[in-house]
Amino acid sequence: MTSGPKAAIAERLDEARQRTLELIEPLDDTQLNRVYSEILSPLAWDLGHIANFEELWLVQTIGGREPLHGDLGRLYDAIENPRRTRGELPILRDAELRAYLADVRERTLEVLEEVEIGPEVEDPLLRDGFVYELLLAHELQHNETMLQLLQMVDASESPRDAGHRSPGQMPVQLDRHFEYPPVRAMPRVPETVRINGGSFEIGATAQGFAYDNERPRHRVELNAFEIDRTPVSNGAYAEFVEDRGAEPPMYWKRDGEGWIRTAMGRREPLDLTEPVVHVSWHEADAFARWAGKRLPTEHEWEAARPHLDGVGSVWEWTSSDFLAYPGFEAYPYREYSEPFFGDTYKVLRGGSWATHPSVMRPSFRNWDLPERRQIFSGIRCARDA
Ligand code: AVJ
Ligand code: FE
Repeated sequence: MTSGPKAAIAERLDEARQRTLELIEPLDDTQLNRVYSEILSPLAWDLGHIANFEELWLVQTIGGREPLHGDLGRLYDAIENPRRTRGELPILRDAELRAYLADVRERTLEVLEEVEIGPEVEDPLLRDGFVYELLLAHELQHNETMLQLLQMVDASESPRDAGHRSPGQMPVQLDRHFEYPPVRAMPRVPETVRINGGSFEIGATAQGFAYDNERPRHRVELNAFEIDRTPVSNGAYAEFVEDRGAEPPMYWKRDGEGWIRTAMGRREPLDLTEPVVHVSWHEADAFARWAGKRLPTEHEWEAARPHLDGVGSVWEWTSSDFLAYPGFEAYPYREYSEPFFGDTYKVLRGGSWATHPSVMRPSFRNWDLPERRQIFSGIRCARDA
């Protein structure tokens, strides 16, 4: 297998795995097993879950093989096992965990040799390699979850990889990892763009890889609105904090009159021109009101996407609840999106410095609880025109 679509898939699988392993490379088993936060999994759980998801879809479902460790998969079911319980589960650890990742991957490549993945293939899982895209996106999204946890690990024990930059280090080798150029120095008062009212197509087309929650593509009517060209800066957010006596974002610490950033155990001056990150939905909403604006709806965000700068620096909170699009069909499994629909979760759009470019697309919908701040979440404001 040296060329063609299968070789390309194998190469991308390998790239994703290298990224996963680079993230944990400087850490020892104690750190992989440590519970740093109730609201985040220990890294060992993410690693086992990445391998188990791969085994379930690419080895068992596609390859028809038996699992390597019986019903181990139950421990890695994200719905059955809430984050705060994951540190105590009898999950794979240490050498056994590393062996599982490698053994599953070996079988995945074996199965890949056997299957047909062209556009004419009958099985929708294999048509155009859908299930492989799913797997790649899954591993890369979990890399971002791991990076959330790594913000809590002291820098001296943290990964050195370029893909592990914090926003404070963003301008290094951007083109290697980023499709959308992040904003380098943002104006304190952002420029705005006016979007005329009308009918807009929202969501992913039937072609190409997308998650079930991005489909079907459908039309929505929007009133005219204005939206900021750039995300809210640290400087603007600091003014809000001073003015309202609001909580500072996660990883900010007072330093005399100013602020320092403490992620990864560092103490460095906060760059006031960078996008604010690690704010909850409630904080984002409060900031927008303070500024005389509001959060955009996710439809507005998508309609304005061709005109926006700085997408890909921080996830952008929207005012929208995570709801099914009209005509939604769960695929390939019910639990990816459906259990989260309702008014519990808010939608975030765009992507962050920690998001792999292949995961960022205009229709991509991320979602999280409105109180969450450990995600790489920021703010872009809008208002009625
Ligand atoms: C889209 C980030 C909310 O982490 O719960 C990973 C992605 N789904 N494994 C999550 C996901 C299954 C999901 N988010
Ligand atoms: Fe997952």
